[in-house]
Amino acid sequence: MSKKLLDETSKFLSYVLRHEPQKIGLTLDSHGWADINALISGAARDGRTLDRVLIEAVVASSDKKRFSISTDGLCIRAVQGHSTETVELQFDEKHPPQMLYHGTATRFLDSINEQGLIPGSRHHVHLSEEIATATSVGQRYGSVVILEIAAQQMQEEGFKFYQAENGVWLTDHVPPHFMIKL
Ligand code: HQG
Repeated sequence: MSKKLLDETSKFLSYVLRHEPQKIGLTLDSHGWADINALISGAARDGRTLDRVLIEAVVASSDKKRFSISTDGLCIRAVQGHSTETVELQFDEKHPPQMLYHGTATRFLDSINEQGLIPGSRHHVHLSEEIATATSVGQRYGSVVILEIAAQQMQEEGFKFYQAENGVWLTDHVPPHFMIKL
């Protein structure tokens, strides 16, 4: 199976499982689960050939473990990153490490210094434990800058933190005074 096919399919799955399930007539439940057979037939109507083997290969090879398959094998979901309003993933609150990192583009800094980090179209602000991960996230948008977030201090002051199955840390908003530019 080619890397190109796996990458293209991963992007397609991210699109329908996080953002626009209705584009292929798919319904997600409130926890983000989609029936795999409905996903395959919805994709077919969109002219895209998907089958279980390909879906399982994408899930297994995803560098960021973006997707999970239910224990009964019938459903699939994205583990984080949603923008669709129909999904409200339940994350357990968790104690964050002392510091977390967010990679972003230098051109966003003025606005971030004013408003703090906001979720944008997603449901949460995404933070990483590793500077290397934050760097690759930020590079997607241009010249990268890393922000160090005083996560433990935030939690002590009442902000909530969650961790998705794939290790990504989530919170609702990071006010500017909890972050420094590295
Ligand atoms: C920026 C990837 C202006 C923020 C990654 C970011 C991640 C502001 C962009 C996941 C701002 C949003 C999420 C403000 C934040 N003013 N810009 N006040 N506050 N921003 O893609 O964190 O490959 O929605 O810095 O691994 O970059 O999709 O969020 O640059 O975990 O699986 O607004 O996406 O995962 O961009 O990335 P995004 P993100 P996947």
